[in-house]
Amino acid sequence: MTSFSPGFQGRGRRPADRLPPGQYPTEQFPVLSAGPTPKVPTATWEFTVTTERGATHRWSWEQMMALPQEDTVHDIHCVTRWTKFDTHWRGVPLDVFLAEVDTSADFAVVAGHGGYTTNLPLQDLRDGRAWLVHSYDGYPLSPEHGGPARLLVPHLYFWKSAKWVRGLRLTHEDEPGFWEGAGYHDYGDPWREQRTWGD
Ligand SMILES: Nc1nc2c(c(=O)[nH]1)N[C@H]1C(S)=C(S)[C@@H](COP(=O)(O)O)O[C@H]1N2
Ligand SMILES: [Mo]
Repeated sequence: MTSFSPGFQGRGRRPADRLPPGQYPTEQFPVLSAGPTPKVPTATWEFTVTTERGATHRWSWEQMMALPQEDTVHDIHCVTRWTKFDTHWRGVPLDVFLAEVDTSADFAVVAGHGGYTTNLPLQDLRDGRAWLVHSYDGYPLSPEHGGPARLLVPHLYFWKSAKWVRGLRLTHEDEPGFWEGAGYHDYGDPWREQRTWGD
């Protein structure tokens, strides 16, 4: 399965309309990591989803790569104010994983290797709005950008897109992640400029 989803940016919108308030466009792809780049071999890689009742679903690298894949193009917005238009990714929509999970949780805490966490409403991972991506611009995702696999949630500030993603923990209560606990906005909508706690 291969499809191109324009996402919320919408094909045909003029670049000026695609730039959220307070952002500037960049051609670069900056690297922003809160710590060292972890080595994550695909041989031992797994992606887990743990429900509010403690049931854990697991996918190995091979199992993940055998799931329906999508090519998807998005504008990405970092809270440090850069926006990069039309980034090309390939990966598995989160809907595909979540279809196998019985849950009534409202929130997800996303964890990356190295200790990074970020929280968001579970709904924001559904309906074709989030992916586990392993390729960028036609090549395997580089370690600096979160390879072998990262989360991609392009409708929220890019700190929600956890690099070196290793799993989701589903919860009834909202639990702030790494940056959210340090004063970043809990939700992080770039169009409403939700940068920090008070926005
Ligand atoms: N595991 C992990 N994921 C992370 C981060 C991090 O420090 N560790 N930084 C976040 C932030 S603040 C941003 S802007 C993007 C940066 O992704 P990039 O380095 O590919 O540009 O990753 C997000 N995901
Ligand atoms: Mo960021």
